Amino acid sequence: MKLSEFVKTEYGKSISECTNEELYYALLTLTKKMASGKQHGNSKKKLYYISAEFLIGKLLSNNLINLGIYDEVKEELAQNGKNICEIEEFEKEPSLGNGGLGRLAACFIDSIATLGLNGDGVGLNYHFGLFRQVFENNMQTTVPDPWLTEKSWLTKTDVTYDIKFKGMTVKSRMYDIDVIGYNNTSNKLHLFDIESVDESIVEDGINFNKEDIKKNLTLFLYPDDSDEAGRILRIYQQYFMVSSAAQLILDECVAKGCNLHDLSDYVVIQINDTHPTMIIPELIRLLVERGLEMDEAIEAVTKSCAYTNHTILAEALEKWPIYYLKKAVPQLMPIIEVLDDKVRRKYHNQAVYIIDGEERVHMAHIDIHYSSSVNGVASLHTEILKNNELHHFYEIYPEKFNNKTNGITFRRWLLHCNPQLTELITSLIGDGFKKDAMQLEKLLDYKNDEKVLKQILEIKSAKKMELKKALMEKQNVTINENSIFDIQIKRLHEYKRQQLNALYVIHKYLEIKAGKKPSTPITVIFGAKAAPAYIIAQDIIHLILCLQQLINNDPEVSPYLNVVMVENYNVTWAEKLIPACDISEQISLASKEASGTGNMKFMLNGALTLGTEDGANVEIHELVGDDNIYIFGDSSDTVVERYAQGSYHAAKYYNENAVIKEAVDFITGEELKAIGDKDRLERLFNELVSKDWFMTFPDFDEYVKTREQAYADYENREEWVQKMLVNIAKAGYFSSDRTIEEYNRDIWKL
Ligand code: CR6
Repeated sequence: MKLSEFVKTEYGKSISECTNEELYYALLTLTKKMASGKQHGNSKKKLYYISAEFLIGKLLSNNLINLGIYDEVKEELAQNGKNICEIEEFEKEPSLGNGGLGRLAACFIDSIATLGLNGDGVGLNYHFGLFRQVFENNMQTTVPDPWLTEKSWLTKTDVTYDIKFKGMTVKSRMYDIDVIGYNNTSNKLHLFDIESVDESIVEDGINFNKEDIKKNLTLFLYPDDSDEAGRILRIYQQYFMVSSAAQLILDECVAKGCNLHDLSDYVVIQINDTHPTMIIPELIRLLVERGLEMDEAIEAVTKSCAYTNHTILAEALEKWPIYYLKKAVPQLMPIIEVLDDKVRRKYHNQAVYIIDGEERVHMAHIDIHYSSSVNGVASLHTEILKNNELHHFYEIYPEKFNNKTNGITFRRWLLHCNPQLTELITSLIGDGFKKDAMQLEKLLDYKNDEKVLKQILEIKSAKKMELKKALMEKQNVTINENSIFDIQIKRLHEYKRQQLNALYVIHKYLEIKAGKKPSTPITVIFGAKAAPAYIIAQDIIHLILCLQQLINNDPEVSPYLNVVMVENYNVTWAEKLIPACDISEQISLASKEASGTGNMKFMLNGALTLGTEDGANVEIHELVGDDNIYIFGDSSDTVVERYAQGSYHAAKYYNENAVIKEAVDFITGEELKAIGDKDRLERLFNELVSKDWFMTFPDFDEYVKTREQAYADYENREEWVQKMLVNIAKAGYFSSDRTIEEYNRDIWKL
């Protein structure tokens, strides 16, 4: 049905008479109708991708693209004087995730549907997603971010389950979002919610009674867990999610004729990080309740589950005190004890026990013992898991370990966010790459085609102009579209080392002050949210915002160097920033970034990576070769070794390296103290000089040198654009379609 006909019946008027809001809701309804007419992935065996996060971003354009009607709708709107981008402004972004892990889940469900596989996502319907970030006095403040509107992508279903907690039973209800594959089937994202949730209990935008579970259960994504009540609330959330999922799974497979003994012929469950781990004991519990012997139930569940690890940071691997579990979900403890007991009897190695000496349950250990697959998310990451972090487990189960290098959906990260580049590529190599991303390699034939290279540069300029306009409109900041756009966007974490980037900015500022001016001006752009309880991360944001104020207002420096921190960085911002980027900062401490996925999005849009040999950067490097990437810093082996020896002393570098000292001293110098918060700046200074846990100093000199090299190379526009082209051409490997094909081939076998 055409939009014009639809609005005629719906509102009794023509497109040009409708408001943008009316058009948004008309398109939403129309799209949902079209999705419901599509076939669902269909096979005996079904995948359930369970994740506490699905960072889906706005859905309208993406859904129109995947339905194959985007251009048509855009055209029809344009003919009636309407702009699709303005209509999209009415959509609220659902921020149901923190960062990479949640966005990965969103890319994966897109690819699962695009490949026509039978697989749904299962998660929670948080009423407030990740907080909205607002800058005040050069500091991050947080505001709740409601996204639910009366009419939305969610469809209320009549599927409900009883969820039993200690002393109370609550009802979960399933809401569905259509996951429309690109020219293919349409699957579901099932988000469970509790009806009694009460948004009005939130005070001052953030505080609420953490013990009133019936009212708060699905209020927030990651409620503040700096106190015990917050941590126990997480257990309630996790169990609510997995118990709903487990009941859904059993119902669906029984309906298909499964007798539960043959569960693994019908079901495969991908456990995304440790948050859904309790699905293992919960399923075992339910199977025993329905008549299976304990051992058989354990075996059936082990065969059906697969676990993805996303980090080697020990503090990020969940360990729940038994006492918490007993408080919220006592029914799981006897099962967890059986699981632990089996491990203890078989393997006499404390390192692999589920329950440790401090009465804590190691969630990842449950996953590894009682799943049939354990995967890391990039080659280097998987190797580190096997050889270091999870070595004891690897010795027991070498056959379980496998690598699945992350990927991104090109529908959102190319077709949607960069239609100009998509059109150029299509005009050159046809549109086969939209379903078979490896075909992008055909672009290499154009490496010496001046006309094509010129077009690539023109598109980059156009995207820079678009970003300039957006920053002007949304944040009232002016940037120079003829400058180099050097961008670092990701969650704020010390291991990602935004502080290293900031130290470079200080260094550059001082150089310019001393008269050494860059040939082409530089705009350094940051986007990052810091967890509210993560103090040093907030301090780093403070430093960046102070630098922004100082540098942009200094008439001697601002013609050559600008700093911009985007407020409330989210998927919608990423879609504007990534296509406009020249240099993609991927500068985590080697061994710490499991994969990274922003790095892939930048590459696909023709940015060059400035990065360490970490996560998927290693694979990007291998693909594009030394000439088309800027690599610096200590290797993962060196870093691992240095930690093991305890041989790193930040103060030594600070005292012996004058360039480092000058930059670090600037943090607490007069200029910044005049505009910043003395305590925050001093705390950050001390942290760096006395600890620098993520080793920014050892990499500093090489980082500066390599970054300067990239800027110098940028001057040669002909050679630079060739590097851009190689990056775009080699990005095909990072399509999430490839990743999902591998999951299916090796693990799911749908
Ligand atoms: N923070 C990794 O750190 C990876 C994503 C998705 C992360 C990141 O390198 O790309 O997962 N890990 O695999 C966790 O969230 C635990 C992330 O997003």
